[in-house]
Amino acid sequence: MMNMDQIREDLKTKLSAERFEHTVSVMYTAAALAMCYHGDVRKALLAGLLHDCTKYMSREEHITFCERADVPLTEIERQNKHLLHSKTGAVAAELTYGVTDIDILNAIRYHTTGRGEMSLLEKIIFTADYIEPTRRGLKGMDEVRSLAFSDLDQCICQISRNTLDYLHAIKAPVDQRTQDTYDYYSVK
Ligand code: DGI
Ligand code: FE
Ligand code: FE
Repeated sequence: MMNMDQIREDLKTKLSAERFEHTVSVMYTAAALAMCYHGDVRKALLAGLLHDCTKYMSREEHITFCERADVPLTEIERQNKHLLHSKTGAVAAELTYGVTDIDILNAIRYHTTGRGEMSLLEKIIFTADYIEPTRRGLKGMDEVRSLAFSDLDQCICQISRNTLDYLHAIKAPVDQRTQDTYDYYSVK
């Protein structure tokens, strides 16, 4: 596996300056959440660093990358770059950067949609991506940020409700996993 410094240098050349700043911000926010919930801080840093590692790819590149790695795509994923980058991110984390830890790979794979019954690390990356301090302008952000450090499951419920509201407002197709996240965490 490449070490964290090597991965960081590599990503600096691949991602835009803003995306790189977001990446570093997610990394440290994830570390803070891991400290709060007694998770593995090193894994949180690594998953945060890699979560958007393929965000520079075009839709066609994502699709080619998945075909080469034999990763099947659903029709809705094929149509949507947001859904593609988390899938290819997990593949690149494994094949390009040499990550073998399945929990880290899943945290990257499900960071955009979430899923029901997430591991602590999956919850941390899903949440850190949304609340990191350089991200602005989302509904009820102050409350969501505070909730992240007091009730992580409730926070995930709020985030996924906001995402569903947003997707309905722009009439974008909802992935089953995005719906599952809300369904699971809203009754928890
Ligand atoms: O990569 P980031 O911008 O840091 O954040 P992200 O990976 O959470 O992606 C956020 C985008 O993904 C946001 O514009 C909403 C979109 N998204 C999340 N779930 C779904 C979705 N888009 C569609 N079409 N369907 C979903 O279920
Ligand atoms: Fe992302
Ligand atoms: Fe992100």
